[in-house]
Parts: sequence; C-alpha cells; structure tokens
Amino acid sequence: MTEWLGTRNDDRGPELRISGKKGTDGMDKKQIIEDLTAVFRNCEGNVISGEIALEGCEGLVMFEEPVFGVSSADDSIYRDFLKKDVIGPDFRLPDKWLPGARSVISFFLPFTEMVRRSNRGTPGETSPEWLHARIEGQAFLNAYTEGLREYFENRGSGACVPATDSRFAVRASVLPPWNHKVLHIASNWSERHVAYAAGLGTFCLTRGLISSKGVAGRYGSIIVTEEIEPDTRPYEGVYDYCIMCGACVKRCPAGAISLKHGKNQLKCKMWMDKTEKKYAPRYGCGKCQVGVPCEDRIPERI
Ligand code: B12
Ligand code: SF4
Ligand code: SF4
Repeated sequence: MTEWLGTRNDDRGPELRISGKKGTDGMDKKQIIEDLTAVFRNCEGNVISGEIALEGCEGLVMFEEPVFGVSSADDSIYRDFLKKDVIGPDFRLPDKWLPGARSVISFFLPFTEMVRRSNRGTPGETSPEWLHARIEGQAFLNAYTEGLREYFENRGSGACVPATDSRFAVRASVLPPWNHKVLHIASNWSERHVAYAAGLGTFCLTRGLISSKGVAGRYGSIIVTEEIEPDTRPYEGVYDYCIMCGACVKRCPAGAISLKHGKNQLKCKMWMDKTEKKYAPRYGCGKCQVGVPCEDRIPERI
C-alpha cells in the first residue's frame, strides 16, 4: 500500500512515505515490545551449564531483561555515521543491509548483578563470570536475535541481523600521527551508534554507551521492513549521560583511559589480546564498566 503522508507544511508539498503493510501505532508497538521480551524469556543459553562452567559459575544467569529502542531506517542520523570522524564510509545504511528497510530495533542486555559484582574486585584479573558473559553471552545474544528474526518473519516482515550476517566486517587502521599509534576502528554496523540513534543511550569517556540500565552489558539490533513508531532521543549531545568523574580511568589496568584524551583503542586492544593468551578460549576485561557510577544506571550529576 502506498500513501501520501502530508506532514510537511511548506511549499515542497507532502513528502512521500511508503507505509508498510503492517505499520504500527503506539498500541501495536507496545505489543511488539512485549513479544520481543517474551522471546528473550524463552530463549535458551542465558544460564551457564555445569558442562562448560568455569569455577563457581554453574547456574550463572548472565543477562537481565532487555531494554529496547526503535529508530526509523531513514533517520538522517544514519547518514551522519558515514562521516569519517563519526564511523566512516564503511558504515552500511540500513537499506543496504535489507532493501525496503523501515525500522531498526536496538536492544541493551544488562549484565546481572552477579556478573557485574564478580568483576569489580581482583585488579588486573577478569572474573570467570565476566569471561562467560563476554563469550557465551554473545552466543546467547546471537541466538536471541535469531529468535527475533523468526518473530518478524512470521509477521510477514523482512528482517536482517547485521551482526551475524556474512557481510559484517570491522576495519582497523593506524592513523597519523604515526608516532602516537592512534588506532581507528570502524565496523560496517556499530551497535552503539545504532542504539544511540534509537534513543537507548549516549556515549561516555570509555566510548561505551550508557543506557538507562548503565554501561555494563551488551547491545544488539535487527533491521526490519515493518514500520514501527520510532522513539525520540531524550538527549542532544553524544556524551550527555557521562559525568566525566574519571572513576573509569582508575579502574583500567592498561592505562588506556584519560580525562584529557578519552580512550586509547590501541592500549585497550593490546590488553584484550593479553587476556586472550591468559584465559583462552575466552577473553575480556570490562574493568571500566563496573565499580563506576555508570555501571547500572545513568549517573547523577552532583
Ligand atoms: C571493534 C570493537 C572493539 C575494539 C574497539 C572499540 C571501539 N570503541 O571501537 C576493542 C577491542 C578495543 C573493544 C573493546 C571492548 N569492547 Co568492543 N566492540 C567492538 C565492535 C566489534 C565494533 C566497534 C565499532 O564499530 N567502533 C566504531 C568506532 C567508530 O566507534 P568509536 O570510535 O567508539 O565512535 C566514536 C565516534 O563515533 C564519536 N563521535 C564523533 N562524532 C559523533 C557524532 C555522533 C552523532 C555520534 C553518535 C558519535 C560521534 O563518538 C564515539 C565514541 O567516542 C563492537 C560491536 C559492534 N558491531 O558494534 C563491540 C562493542 C563496542 N564492544 C563492547 C564491549 C562490551 C567491549 C569490552 C568491554 C570488552 C569486554 N566485554 O570485555 C571492551 C571495552 C570497550 C569500552 N571501553 O567501551 C560492546 C559495548 C557495550 C557498551 N556498553 O557500550 C559492543 C557494542 C559489543 C556488543 N555487542 O555489545 N571493542
Ligand atoms: S566512570 Fe564516570 S567518566 Fe567514566 S564513563 Fe562512567 S560516568 Fe563517565
Ligand atoms: S576494557 Fe579494560 S583495557 Fe579496555 S578500556 Fe576498559 S578497563 Fe581498560
């Protein structure tokens, strides 16, 4: 069905928007979000089984229930992501992943208190719970997005999950000044930027994205051809939720974060590689995401 939606009150006339077969109003959207939460509850893999558990981790529940945000696939912010100081030209617009894309649903899966608490102590050591949440947590997240894809396809909507798509890629390059070894990383689908677009949260000093449930957790997303009412972004600035308190600076074992320069990707990446040698087949750090005021909430400005 094609409709003219005349919302533009100027001499260009109404803009053309093709509304989907199953465009949603507020009520439909509420139902969809409830359904997506139910898919989370029914998805297997959020609990660490005895067969694979590291010491003391049997029965560990990794994630709390997701928080969601929706953006329109043609939101002009996506074109801003193509600028080289934001992500760069490698970023693929939603309709390059899925022709006819209308909406992008983003979600944050907050880590449980048990995962977060476990990684607050032991300086320089990553807790076994955090290692599970990094590796088995991402496997669970992938299974969950597969469940979301089935849900939308059953509703007659097209759906694409960039994170598990064979076209997904991350490019790393060392930028000038060469003597400072500045590592620039750009993926063709950045979960944090997409979540930012969907109103889920803002960036912070460590470059993590702080959601209403804090920074400790993981992000995912799905692009669909169904039109779902987008959320408004309750912020204006890219770093609005960060109070620049510097607590994460002291937490970082690699000295990768500074109040003056933000996060040095290369130092963080090198530390991450070290953890891979130590904890193979797992890896992870995340010390800057726990024991800080933004761990599980938007920090309050004092
Ligand atoms: C490559 C990668 C890494 C690299 C580089 C990180 C990076 N920031 O790029 C390394 C190895 C260092 C890394 C480390 C970690 N990672 Co990582 N990583 C990724 C990956 C695969 C791609 C990141 C990417 O595309 N970066 C693109 C560049 C451009 O991002 P950026 O430089 O930070 O962007 C800045 C600019 O855009 C700037 N900006 C300038 N102008 C403007 C204008 C606008 C409008 C906007 C929006 C922004 C903007 O603001 C941004 C922040 O400074 C994502 C998964 C994914 N597909 O998204 C996970 C991801 C970012 N990682 C994640 C995590 C959890 C980690 C670790 C904690 C590992 C662990 N679990 O132990 C650490 C620590 C990260 C931290 N301190 O936040 C999470 C983030 C969760 C969160 N709360 O934010 C992600 C999203 C994975 C996931 N599925 O949840 N990671
Ligand atoms: S600890 Fe403080 S400075 Fe660091 S990211 Fe969180 S709010 Fe920002
Ligand atoms: S993940 Fe670890 S090494 Fe990287 S910035 Fe955070 S605390 Fe530092």
